[in-house]
Amino acid sequence: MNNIKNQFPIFEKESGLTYLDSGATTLKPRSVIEKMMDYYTNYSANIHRGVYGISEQATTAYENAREKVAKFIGVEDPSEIIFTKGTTESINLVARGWGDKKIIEGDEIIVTEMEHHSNLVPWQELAKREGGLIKYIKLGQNHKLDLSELAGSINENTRILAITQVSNVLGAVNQIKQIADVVHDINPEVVIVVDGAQAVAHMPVNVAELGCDFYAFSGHKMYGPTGIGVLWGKKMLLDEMDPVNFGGGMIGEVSKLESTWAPIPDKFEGGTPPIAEAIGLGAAVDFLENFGLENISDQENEVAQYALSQLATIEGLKIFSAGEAGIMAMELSGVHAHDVATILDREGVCVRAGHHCAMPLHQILGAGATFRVSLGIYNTKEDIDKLIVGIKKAKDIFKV
Ligand code: 7TS
Repeated sequence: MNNIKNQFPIFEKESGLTYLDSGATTLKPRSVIEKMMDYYTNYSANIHRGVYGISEQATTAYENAREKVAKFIGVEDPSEIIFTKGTTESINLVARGWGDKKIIEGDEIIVTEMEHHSNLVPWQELAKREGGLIKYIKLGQNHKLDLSELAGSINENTRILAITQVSNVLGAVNQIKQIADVVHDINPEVVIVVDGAQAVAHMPVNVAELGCDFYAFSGHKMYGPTGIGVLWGKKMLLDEMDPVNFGGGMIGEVSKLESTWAPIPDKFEGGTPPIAEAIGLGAAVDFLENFGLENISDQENEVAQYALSQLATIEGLKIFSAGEAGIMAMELSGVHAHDVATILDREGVCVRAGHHCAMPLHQILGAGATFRVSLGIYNTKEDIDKLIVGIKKAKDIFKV
């Protein structure tokens, strides 16, 4: 992976940039940008409508992207891949389309204490609409998920388990296969919804092997464009789910008062979809597969372990992570996380500070705010050295 930065045009303009915020969004490689430019420059027609050449070309490129995404996460039938705006929209689609239809009063929806708001709030709202109950799996030692806690929270009323594969704060990797087995041993009917936003760009993912029912992720956190994401669901579940976005492109027949729906995936993709973005996402899949997810994971782990070893030398720094999946949130005693991030910015180091859309988790951590390092394919040990210099500057400035 030598000279990987050459593949990211942003480093040509910003040669001193140390980007440690890939958990928020990754930078974009040239191949993705060019693929989208190619669509806009050479065949920017709408899809699924025209019989003329450039429209057919656009349709083929859009559907090719769907096939690439399907293969990327181990799905055989591309019609199970629904393009959405991102993880948030994907989870909302399940909560509305499946949840509103299936959840009745007294049904239990299980979440964990480490969820991003996008995998909490849609379930809270579903529970309110339908009279369901939200139950939390408490975190155990080292803020890891405790399987006996999990088993204890599943019963005959459990309908949904909504769980992240990788925490965007702790970096903790949840063993979804093991979790799905535990859950289904107790109640085989539980629908498992996995938030894969922080996983897909950092480790190989095969949804068939995970044993889940739905899997959601965003293009922009995997070197693809913003405005595109994915919901994968088992065909049987998607077929019985209601669409939530009604209009052109998603219908079977429309009469004056009634309509029927197109088969999946079109049923869920009403209106003109993000065509360029889907095509760009296909290029992002190619980009990732070109390196291999195992290689990416190995490299990011090496940088993360180096980071942990260096960070451990700084007094007053509390790290809420074991460095898994390249994510490390931390707190510097006596300095607000936003102040640390501002001082790091002056050194050209980008990190995110705040609650990272995980307020319940921050309450449990006892931290109002943390600053977070999240790695990508372009990060090196030199980036970590700059981070360390920056944190030491913050300590000097605040005299802590
Ligand atoms: N789930 C997880 C685990 C996430 O980390 C995020 C975004 C989302 C869902 C939502 O993704 P979206 O693409 O729909 O916005 N997380 C972050 C983050 O950690 N910093 O900025 C965005």
